[in-house]
Amino acid sequence: MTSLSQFKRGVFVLALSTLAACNSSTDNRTPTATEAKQFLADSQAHLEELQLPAVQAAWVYSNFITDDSAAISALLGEKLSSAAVKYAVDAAQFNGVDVDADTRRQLELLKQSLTLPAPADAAKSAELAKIGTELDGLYGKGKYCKTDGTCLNLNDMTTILANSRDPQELLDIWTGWREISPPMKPLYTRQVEIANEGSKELGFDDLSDLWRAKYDMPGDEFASELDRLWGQVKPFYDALHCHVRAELGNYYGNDIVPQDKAIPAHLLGNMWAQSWGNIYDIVKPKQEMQVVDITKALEEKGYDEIQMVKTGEAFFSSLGFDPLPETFWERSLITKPEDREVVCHASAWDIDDKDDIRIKMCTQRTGEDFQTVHHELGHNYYQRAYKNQPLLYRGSAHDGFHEAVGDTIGLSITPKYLKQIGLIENIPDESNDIGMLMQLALEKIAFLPFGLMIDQWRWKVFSGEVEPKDYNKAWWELREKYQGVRAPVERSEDAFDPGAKYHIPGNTPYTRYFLAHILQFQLHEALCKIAGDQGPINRCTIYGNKDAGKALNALLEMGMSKPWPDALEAIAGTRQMDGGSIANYFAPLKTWLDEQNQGRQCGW
Ligand code: X8Z
Ligand code: ZN
Repeated sequence: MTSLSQFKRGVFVLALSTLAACNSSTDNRTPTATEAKQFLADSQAHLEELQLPAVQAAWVYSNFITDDSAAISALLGEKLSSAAVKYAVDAAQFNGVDVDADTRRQLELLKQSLTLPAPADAAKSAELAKIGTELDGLYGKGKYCKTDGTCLNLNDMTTILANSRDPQELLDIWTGWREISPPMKPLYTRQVEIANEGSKELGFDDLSDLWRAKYDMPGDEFASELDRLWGQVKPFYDALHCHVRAELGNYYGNDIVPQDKAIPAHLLGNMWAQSWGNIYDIVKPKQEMQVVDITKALEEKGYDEIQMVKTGEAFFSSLGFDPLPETFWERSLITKPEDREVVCHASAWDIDDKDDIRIKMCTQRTGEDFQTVHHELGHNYYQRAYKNQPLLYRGSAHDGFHEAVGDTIGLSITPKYLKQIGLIENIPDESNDIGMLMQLALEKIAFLPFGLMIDQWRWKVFSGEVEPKDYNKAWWELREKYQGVRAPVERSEDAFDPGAKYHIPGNTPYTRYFLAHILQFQLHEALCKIAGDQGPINRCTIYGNKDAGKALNALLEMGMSKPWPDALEAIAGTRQMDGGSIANYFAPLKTWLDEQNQGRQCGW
């Protein structure tokens, strides 16, 4: 959150200044390479100036949702975005100029830096800014109030979906949460309309064209790249799906889980059926398997939320990273406050591009949130590592890398490591590996099609292929197509189920998480190799290994200064993202799943 490329508020553009800046600096002659450099220096200095107050206001808003903090955040976000749009337009004047590779890269990055560009029309850009904060607020304040008057927040409902095995209760919570989103639909529809206009003014076909432009390759090529990666991992997902559906059928009955249809979305242990680790007990192998229950271990050892974060910090320290600054501990939000509305969805912030890094999380004492803590810290260590790059390079190689770093560390949270830090006493031997792999596959493999489908939906919405009247229908078609998951009940006419997932009202691109789920296994494999680990990859931890830490830091420090294939090559020796590492990691589980699935009817 909060590097320029991730800043997402609305935009306010003075049309005249845009045009004037474009014309006056060139005087109708071709500008020079020196002028291009000066333009980059000036624009980055100005954007840096505007960024600090905008980020501070966004932080205050997310930590104290009120009408006033919303207005201030929208105003300052708009100032930053409008300047960014102006510079993005102005950058085009250097299109034909012969400049060095670095200057060219920065000019290109400037053109693509926004996630939600407003058009030049001042009224529309102000409207866009307001819509952005309103949508954030609707999600952040979202609650489900039952008929008996009790109200549940998302944390409460997350716990119920993880632990309840009563299909009626699960259904109630599942549908209840989705009551927050119908009011979002007109706002969202308008947001798409305005941002599409803004994208066109920047020279893109629509907002999806802009989003796909950020991967150092033509947008269409990137879309094919996603198909290729999905094709690599899909057989695995299909095998997992088949097994999980069969076991859910055994547990709830085949009337609730028909064996030839997509799985009802309320039974998978997660509000969005995006990761399924919480139903391990239902789908686990029949033979007794010892697997580590981190939730239980945290409870037994009396870890509180702060200690969970300190443990994450200690992992990074063991790799050679400097400790987090004092201000991290003073300023982060680590537990849910009772006295005010906050945006609970976990995020990591870089306030000043210097040392003021923070997380914001309504942490629960679970294994799931223990992983999320590492995920968020990964963002913070990345941000700190690239802080000395020029503003336009302060970001990750591509956005999937930002999401992958903390998760890569998470893959090193093995039983061996947990024993080393005293969180557990015994390391389960290798006869338990199928259980461990199953537990992880329910998190990571189950996530893949979800990570992919969200933006498949959004790209269709942005391009106009899906119209507002079909938003919800198209959403469920894609849920079914990719995930083999379906709505447990008929959805009403006014339902807007995409809005019940944070990243839709939050306008955060989602393909990054799909890429991160591929990349984290590649990075884990590469770092384990650097660490000289000879054992099975699922038992490797890089904890305490300074060589691995050094290699990781080298990647982080690069920021966005090179095309992502260069960054990947530097650490993993390959220029391609590759689902092969996932296949390696889970190979024994695949064999096991294929045996279980013999004679079962798979697919939907
Ligand atoms: O949103 C997140 C992080 C913050 S960047 C907590 N994640 C996605 C989600 O929750 O949907 C991490 C995994 C996927
Ligand atoms: Zn993240």
